[in-house]
Amino acid sequence: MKIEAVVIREIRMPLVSFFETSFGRTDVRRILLLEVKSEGLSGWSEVTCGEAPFYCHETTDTARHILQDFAVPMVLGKNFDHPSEIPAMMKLIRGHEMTRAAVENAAWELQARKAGQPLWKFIGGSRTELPCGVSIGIKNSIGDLIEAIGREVAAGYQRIKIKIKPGWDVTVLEQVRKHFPNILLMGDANSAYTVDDFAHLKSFDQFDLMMLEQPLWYDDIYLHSRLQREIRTAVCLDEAIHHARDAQEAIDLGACRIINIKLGRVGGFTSALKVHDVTQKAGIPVWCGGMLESGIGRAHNIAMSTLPNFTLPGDVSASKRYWKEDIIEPEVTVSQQGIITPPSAPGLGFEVKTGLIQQLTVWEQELRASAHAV
Ligand code: OSB
Ligand code: MG
Repeated sequence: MKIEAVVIREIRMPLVSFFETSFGRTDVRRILLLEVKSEGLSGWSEVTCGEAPFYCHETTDTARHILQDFAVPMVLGKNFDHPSEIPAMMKLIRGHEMTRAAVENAAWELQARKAGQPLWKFIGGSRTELPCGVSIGIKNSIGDLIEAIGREVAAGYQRIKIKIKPGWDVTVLEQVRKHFPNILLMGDANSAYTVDDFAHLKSFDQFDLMMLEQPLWYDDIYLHSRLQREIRTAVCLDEAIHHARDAQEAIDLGACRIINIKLGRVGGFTSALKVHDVTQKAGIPVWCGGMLESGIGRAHNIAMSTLPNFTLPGDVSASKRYWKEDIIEPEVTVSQQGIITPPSAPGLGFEVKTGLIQQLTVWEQELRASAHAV
């Protein structure tokens, strides 16, 4: 297929309620959507980075810059037989995984549509019942958190992740365990602790957590291996894993017993498939992380979660937890048993609500291949 045109759009979507992590609070999402056009078809994707460089270096504005000035020009007018050829076209770009992922993932969606296959089957997925968990942010009070957990447990979600940070950890976990002694519970620190906190982190062992996600530096693997040797709780890496080599290094060093794969953070489907295969071979289970995605990114996450080694409940939950109205139809729903069923329609598997997207768009640009490009 030839990439004839790419539309970059920025949409603004207010979250139904604020989401707070150890690095800050988000109320309104600024999301970049990509529409890649070829042969009368469109492939859609989303850049999954945040608004500020606090989770990783990428932001909505750096993504727009890299897309406009580098990533899109590198693929415009180019032909591909398979979307796994797209990463090589952008190989000069260092970092900016989430930005590159959007370009590649739109091509996967496009080709799945052309093949008349749902994206999840097109990437080689096979799971038809996806276990769901939720990620619950830091709240104004422990009471608010207990109430939120109660709501999600009642809705059927299979595992609860809470965000933690120094000062919002032991006391909070104690209360949560008092109210919910038997739930599958985990904590995500988003790199809020240091080597000075090993004894403190070891004290979390008493809470029987399913895992502790990225407690140390966002770019660290080695010190997590030292920590994993000292605590009983399984360490799960998120921020530190960008490609299959990182995953292999983490596994060889014993830095984690579980890996969170985020499709954007690893740079797109081609890389995600490699990370998946490395973990599967090593017997390390994985789950799909979330980045407060709109329905388009959510649909891509659902597709990835159908790969065989995604055995643990992911952070991909119902649209209505985030948005008053999502930009896909139907919205993502989760059963009372905490299950998402992947769609059967071709490509994304959901209709893209282009009218609503237009209303939410604050900026857009279409880049077209010149007639002479190969
Ligand atoms: O660390 O998993 C994370 C949201 C933004 C940035 C980082 C993370 C998260 C979440 C939310 O935990 C997952 C979601 O509900 O989309
Ligand atoms: Mg995380």
